[in-house]
Amino acid sequence: MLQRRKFLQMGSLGMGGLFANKIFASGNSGIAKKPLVISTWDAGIAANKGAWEILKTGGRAFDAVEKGVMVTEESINCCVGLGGNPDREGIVTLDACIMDEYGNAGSVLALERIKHPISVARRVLEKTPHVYLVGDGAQMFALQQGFTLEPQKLSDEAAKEYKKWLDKSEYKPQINIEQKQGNLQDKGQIVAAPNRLSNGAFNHDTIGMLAIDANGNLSGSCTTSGMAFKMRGRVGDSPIIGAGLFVDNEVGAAVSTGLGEEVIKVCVTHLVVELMRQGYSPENACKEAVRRIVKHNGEKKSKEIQVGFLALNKKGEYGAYCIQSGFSFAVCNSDSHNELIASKHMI
Ligand code: SD4
Repeated sequence: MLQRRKFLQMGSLGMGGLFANKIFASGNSGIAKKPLVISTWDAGIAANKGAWEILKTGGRAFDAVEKGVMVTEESINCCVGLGGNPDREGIVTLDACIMDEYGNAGSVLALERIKHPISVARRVLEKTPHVYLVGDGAQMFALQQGFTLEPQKLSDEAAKEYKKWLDKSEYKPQINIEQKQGNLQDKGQIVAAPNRLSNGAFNHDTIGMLAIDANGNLSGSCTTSGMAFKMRGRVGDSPIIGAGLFVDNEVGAAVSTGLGEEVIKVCVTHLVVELMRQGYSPENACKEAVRRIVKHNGEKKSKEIQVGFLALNKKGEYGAYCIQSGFSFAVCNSDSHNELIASKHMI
């Protein structure tokens, strides 16, 4: 608590930028003045900055959640977007979705060779009568909309990882490499950028973002390269409305990360929003959703999987919960206040 208080004081003195690589261990639910943006994992710090540029001038949350995650899709330091790990055939396929304050949704699944799937998802929402476009059809639509076809090429890091993976060709999602640092967080210690790999890249292939703007309107986005070395054609939770993302402007919004198959089976983000409608706080709504996944899998199996959820309600209160330690999220509500917070966890 002391650490957090110290940080907040320093943040108000305009030193928030100094803390971009630090994580704070105290509580993970809060309320802040609107506007506000929250997003998953360490890469959320940079993404929030992109979103904040829109929110701070009174812009729309919908624009903010697109611009914010575009920062991550573009970053070479991150596994989100075309720099991400490929499927088993060595091809990167991208999933993304976006929802606005009117309850409209757009989504692309298994999209190849397009740098900003989130912007294609936005075009699906705005320019088509549909919600989901898949594979070749999604790519054809993107090209018709003026997006450019990028080369079919893995990033250096992804090519290395894929080569390593081919040795055994086993599908074992690495969900919990932050465990050690997570234990430090539990003891209230500050650790630097726990989700970074030794080469400086981020471990995670997904970013989810929720925002509330100065008018009190909510929107959300989610974009991913999906689980590394997935079967060709596999789609996770991230682009699925009600699983990876759900926004109801009357109540709140939720976004998820982690093992998508488990998230899809309980329609997590729809569940979280409905729980908030019944009066649950954002954190407790996320906790209940985690509890259902743990109950479904049993405690033993749950130790081998990770899911993490973020929620934001109409009042600007936010919260998070995950199965095991290691999930972090970034919260930004001013130029100088963009902090990384360790989520509470069940196991
Ligand atoms: C998926 N939920 O494709 C994504 C993976 C993820 O950090 O969130 N990774 O299942």
